Amino acid sequence: MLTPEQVRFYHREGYLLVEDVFDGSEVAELNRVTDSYIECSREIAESNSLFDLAPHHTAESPVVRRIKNPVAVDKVYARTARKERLLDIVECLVGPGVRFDHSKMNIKTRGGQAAIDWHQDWAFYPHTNDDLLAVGLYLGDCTLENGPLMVIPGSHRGPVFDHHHEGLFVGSCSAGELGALCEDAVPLTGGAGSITIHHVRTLHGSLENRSDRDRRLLLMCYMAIDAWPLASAGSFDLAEFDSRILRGEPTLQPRQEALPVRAPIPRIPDSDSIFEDQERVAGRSFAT
Ligand SMILES: O=C(O)CCC(=O)C(=O)O
Repeated sequence: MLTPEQVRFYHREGYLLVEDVFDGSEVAELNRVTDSYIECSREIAESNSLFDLAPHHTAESPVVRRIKNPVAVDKVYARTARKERLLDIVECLVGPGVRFDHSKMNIKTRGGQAAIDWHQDWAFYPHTNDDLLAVGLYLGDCTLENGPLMVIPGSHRGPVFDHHHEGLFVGSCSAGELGALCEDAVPLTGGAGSITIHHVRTLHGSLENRSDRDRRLLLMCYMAIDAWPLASAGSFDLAEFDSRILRGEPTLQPRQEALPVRAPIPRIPDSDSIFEDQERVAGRSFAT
């Protein structure tokens, strides 16, 4: 559970770091599973529905940037996302009732690459209200050198920035548009087993890994049960949507709040990678 001060901090700043939520044996199990997926990636040469591979990935030297939706494919990740202590924390922040949304394992392999430019998750998936958040679990000690998640405090209460470039949704906003905001960025460093939490509208990103250790971050996204997606309302699978309720009862009455939104379309044809989308405008936010 969180203290009232932590809950107030989250609502004011749009993020939170909580140390020691998972213990050493839980983290070790998650690392073992992740190792086994990386082993499997040796057998493929191109990104697919499970793996987002870096351009220099080879069978001899695999470089997985992301395992896509790991909670949907593996019971160890799935158990992690359903831990009662995690749901207690999420429920303190989104209100009673929790729906799981999606997950990803972001891996920054040692020695560089895989920076993620500034963006707001809200730009990717606007909902009827913004009681959505992402929990990130560090599977190793995360220091300034290995590319911690960085957040801009209070940005969840500001505008939704333009994530388009030349008419297409590229999933990052330009440093020019963010201006002096970037100077306030806070790196969320923490030990293995710590979690980061960021509000769906919080501006965030992360630098390249300049260390000799991989950085693994398991991101699990949750929302209030009465938050309904705006962008996919046309092709809605209610049974699937409700199968992801972890606490509370289904509702057919989305809670609609007056919030700034932008539609995350048109998408880049045939693209399914934030890394590739952002590379189109490489160095946009983290240009040196
Ligand atoms: O892995 C990170 O450091 C940032 C992750 C992120 O923001 C994302 O995948 O949308």
